[in-house]
Formats: sequence, C-alpha cells, structure tokens
Amino acid sequence: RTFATSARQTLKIGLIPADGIGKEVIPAAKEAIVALGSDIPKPQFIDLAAGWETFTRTGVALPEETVQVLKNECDCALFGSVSSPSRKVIGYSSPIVALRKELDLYANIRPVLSQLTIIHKSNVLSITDGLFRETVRGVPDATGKYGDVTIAEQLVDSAVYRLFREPEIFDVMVAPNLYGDILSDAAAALVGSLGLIPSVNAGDNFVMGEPVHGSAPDIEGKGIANPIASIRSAALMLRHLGYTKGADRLDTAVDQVVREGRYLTPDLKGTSTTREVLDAVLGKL
Ligand code: GGG
Repeated sequence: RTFATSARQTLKIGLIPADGIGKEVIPAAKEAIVALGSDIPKPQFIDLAAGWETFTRTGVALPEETVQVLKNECDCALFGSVSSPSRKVIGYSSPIVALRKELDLYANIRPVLSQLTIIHKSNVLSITDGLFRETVRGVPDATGKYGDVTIAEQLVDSAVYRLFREPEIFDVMVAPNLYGDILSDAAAALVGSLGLIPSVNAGDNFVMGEPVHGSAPDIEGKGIANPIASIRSAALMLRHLGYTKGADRLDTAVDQVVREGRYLTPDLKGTSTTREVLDAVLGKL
C-alpha cells in the first residue's frame, strides 16, 4: 500500500540515526534526499533521539517525545542502527522493536536483489511457528486476495542451505523476526555486503526506512561506513510513499556507482570513504 498525496507541499522526515555508524549513514541519506530537488515535496528533517547512547544519557532508550513527534508531525522516517547490549540491562529494551510496535509497522521488508515461501520451524516449534505458518497460509482464504501468488514453505534450516546453493528459487521469503534477520544477513553475503541492503518498516499509516546493518562499533567514527544501504532505504521509503521518480533516481545513481566500482567502501573491497561514495552518488543524481 502506498499513501502519497500529490498535493503534499512538504515531506516531514524524522531522522533517528541512533547508535554507531547510524550517525554517519543517515546524514548521507539526508543529503541524497535533498539532492532530489523538485522530484519530491520539499523535505523538512526533524532530528530525533533513540538508542543505547540515549539510554546511557537519559535513562530512556526511546523518549516519548520521539514517538509523539513521529506520530503527530512526521510523514515518514529514517532509522539508523542500534547497539543493544547482549546482557539484560534493567530499564532498557530495543528502541527499534518498540518503534515498530508504537507505529504499527508490522512488516520489515528487506529486498536483496536489485511466491512466496513461508520460513518456519513448526516441526519443532509447533505452537509459535505453527501459528505463524497457519496465519500466512490463511491470508488468501481470509481476504480473497493474493490469488496469483504461489505459496510454498520451507523449514528454516533447509531454507539457509537452499539459499546458498540455489538462491534463484526464492522470490519472497516471509519469516518471523529471528529467521528473517538471519536469512537477510545470509542473503546480503550472497550479493556482496550488508552495507548494500536496505529495508523499510511498513504499516498502513507510516513507513520508516532502515539499513539492515547494525551499528558496527568496529568502524564507528572512521568515516568508512557504506552509505548505500541508507540511501537505498530512503529510496524504498520514497517509493512506498508513491514518489517513484525520486526513488528511481536514487536507485539508478547507486547502481551506476556500484557497477563502475571506482568509489567503494572497504566492505566492498574498496578504499573510499563514506563521503566519497556519497559524492559519487550525488554526482550521478
Ligand atoms: N539497522 C538495524 C540494526 O540496528 N540492527 C542492530 C540490531 O539488530 N540491534 C538489536 C536491537 O537493538 O534491536
């Protein structure tokens, strides 16, 4: 579903870089959006706080102000990456998970290229994964929609095996959070780097772009994070809103830069900085 209004004069975009390299790649996506000029409504950016650093500073990982501004003032948003601790910290819970719930963003869509197969483990987790499997299978009957979609299913372990051996057999994989997270990282490896892969968190009333990669503390502050996943996330967000021309321009510019291979960050075996890759994309725009 898209919810663009052609009458919109401005596009209010909440920016939540959060932690680590999110603070480097979201500003890059912002510059790419600005460079689209009149192909999209005039963008207005609102900087918003969330994440582990916000928690250590304020005691809250997702400030209520961030939620309220997103709900009441923004047309869409871009989220960067979050560094949740691996141990239990009292009072902390993942802000991206909370945001998805607050904004009713029920699908995290992670296109890797550029049917449907239900991924589950209901032979072992019969109650939880069984419910997921039956729910997806029940969608066409319940809604009468998706008549031309062929639904297949695959146990998650064998899905990993087949993804690596014959990725072409999959078109769309629908999975619960954990399997989807693992499979999308695996799929990113197949196409070259996690730094290329975008996502959108989508609901019926709001959309939030988000690179699939995490906060990458090992390269934080070095200026070498790949901005492409965030620029592509901005493109997905704009496409979801119906701004196809702007989205196409971003994707085409990125495609050209990657294909030429002159300006690539180290995750793609290049030596370029975030700034140099961004400038190359802006040059193509
Ligand atoms: N942009 C994706 C991201 O931030 N990934 C890191 C992640 O999964 N963190 C766990 C969490 O806090 O939810």
